[in-house]
Amino acid sequence: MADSRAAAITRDLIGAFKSVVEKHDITQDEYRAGVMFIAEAAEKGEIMLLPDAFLESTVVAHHSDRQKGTHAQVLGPYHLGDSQPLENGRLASEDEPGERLLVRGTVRNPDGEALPGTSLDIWQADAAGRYSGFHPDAKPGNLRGRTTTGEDGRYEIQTVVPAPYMIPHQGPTGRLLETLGRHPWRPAHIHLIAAQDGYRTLTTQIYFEGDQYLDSDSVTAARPELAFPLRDGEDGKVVDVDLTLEAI
Ligand code: MBD
Ligand code: FE
Repeated sequence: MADSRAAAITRDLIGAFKSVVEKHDITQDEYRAGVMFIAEAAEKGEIMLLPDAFLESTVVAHHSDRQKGTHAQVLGPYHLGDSQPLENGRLASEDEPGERLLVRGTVRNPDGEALPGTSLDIWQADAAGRYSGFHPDAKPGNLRGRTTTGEDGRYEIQTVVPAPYMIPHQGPTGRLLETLGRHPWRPAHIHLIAAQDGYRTLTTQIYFEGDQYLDSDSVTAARPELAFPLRDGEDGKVVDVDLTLEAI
């Protein structure tokens, strides 16, 4: 069946490409080098990373800038669909290396009403910057899981402070960043998806105040309003992160 939206978007993408070819007199050899670059990204396991690093933040910001609620962020290439329920919000086991971190807050709607029973799917890199399921040395399923807000809309997640994340810099994505004069680092972050019936599902990330890469995120996603202060708690650090979901 003809999909007129897909057709219209594809025609415009081709049209945008035509204008770049004309502006830069792109040769057939250069075109072929570009195709080989994408093939190399696929071969080296970066076919999801490459578009998520350069393009996804544009799509996300286009919508989120016009919507109410907590600002959305890119999903990124490291989400897995099968996260397990956490026991008592424990995302990191006690022997997980790194500084203890308690992430806690309340999920509300824009009227300030708490949203009990909101599902939170959380994933992060470990203190060495590794995502389970993607890094060979990380335990399968490590630092991934889901929890649900209580009657008062509150949640608590016990984890470790993530490290800033370096996009693999030996591969094609890293080379392209270097060509553009950009470094491969992302500020330290925790990913989450908050879902509640009757509300737009929020995919976002938590960052930390004072992170040296907040202003130069290699994937141009991080926003200052999503940088929260890391404070000293009873056992390691604490960060308070309240979320707002917009009704649909
Ligand atoms: C990441 O950890 C990430 O979150 C994104 C968006 C892109 C690359 C690596
Ligand atoms: Fe990430």
